[in-house]
Amino acid sequence: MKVLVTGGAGFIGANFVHLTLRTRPDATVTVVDALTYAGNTESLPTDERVTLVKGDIADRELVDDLVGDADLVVHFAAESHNDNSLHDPWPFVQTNVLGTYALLEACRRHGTRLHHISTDEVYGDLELDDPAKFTPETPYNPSSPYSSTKASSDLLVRAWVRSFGLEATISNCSNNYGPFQHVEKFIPRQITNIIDGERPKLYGAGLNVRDWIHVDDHNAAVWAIVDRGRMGETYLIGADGELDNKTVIETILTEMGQDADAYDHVSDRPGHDLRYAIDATRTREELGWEPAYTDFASGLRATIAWYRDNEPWWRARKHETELKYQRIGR
Ligand code: NAD
Ligand code: TDX
Repeated sequence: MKVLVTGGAGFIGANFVHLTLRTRPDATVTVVDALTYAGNTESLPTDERVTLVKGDIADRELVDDLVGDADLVVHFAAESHNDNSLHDPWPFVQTNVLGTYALLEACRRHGTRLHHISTDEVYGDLELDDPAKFTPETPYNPSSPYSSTKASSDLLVRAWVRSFGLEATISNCSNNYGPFQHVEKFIPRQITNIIDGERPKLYGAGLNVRDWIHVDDHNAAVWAIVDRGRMGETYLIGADGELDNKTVIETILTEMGQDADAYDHVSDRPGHDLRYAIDATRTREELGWEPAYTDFASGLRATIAWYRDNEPWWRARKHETELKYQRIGR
């Protein structure tokens, strides 16, 4: 099977390539990645079954060629950071909307199967005490330029399924953690701050809740959808990992041998979503998928160890990332 992975030099895509090599002896992988600030070739395994093409998914000619040569497209490429989208939304429209459009048209022309990777943020946010969680039937209500462009891309996929009979599935996953995540994101930022002797930074009061899942569990669910998912369907992926940010920061500090309160409060993110929570019943019951990482503390411990052991991987990006945060006061 020839798999085209868009955004495979990013966090989740690179972990997907590693998982595919480990578990799919029949698969070869072509990664197409623009190698933006978020892409890193060092995240990819060196293996004769993996080919990297540097390119933009909004480049219709390139995408047409690559899709024409693939049996399956798994579409991770995106601008993915909410804070960036609040300061410069254009790359989010360009990649998340126009890039997805280019892929959809290529898949339509070649009759190629597509799996589109999306996020729980398309559903907006929940009150802290809301007993409901997001389900595939929850109405879309995105808050940020990031989540609204991801919602747009999901709607394009749905329309291509209905109007053109495209063979596609969609997954909306909660917050991922694990190896190879850029140091701009919450968990790696705090781990690497502590390694550097800097204090972790908590936005606002830190009561915002995220539903954490290990990246390998996300990617195992993606393969389950590719193998057994119903065409045109949306599957939610989450591991019942709800925690508020304050608890996560305190757990990281404790795991790293620091006082649990040795962090700073910084200004809050404008429009900051309060809570995400996924009901993954359909994915579990229909596809028989179950997360392997059910204990967040042990998954986090392994992730802390990975950042300690792989400093050359993140070091080059740490300084510029913190400069960017300094400029926006966070
Ligand atoms: P990331 O920012 O780490 O990686 C994105 C990758 O896409 C990078 O390698 C980047 O170079 C590449 N890219 C960006 N623009 C491109 C373009 N125009 N053409 C080709 N490549 C381009 O992101 P991530 O966290 O790995 O997220 C991957 C996907 O998963 C995204 O679609 C995101 O919306 C979704 N998602 C992420 C999370 C999470 O917690 N990180 C949760 C749910 C869903
Ligand atoms: O330094 C920080 N301090 C802090 O308190 C950072 C970087 C973040 N935060 C807070 C903001 C959020 O409530 O932590 C939470 C997580 O922040 P991010 O890592 O920026 O993730 P989030 O905005 O929740 O979005 C993530 O999950 C859904 C991914 O970046 C998205 O791509 C995905 O769709």
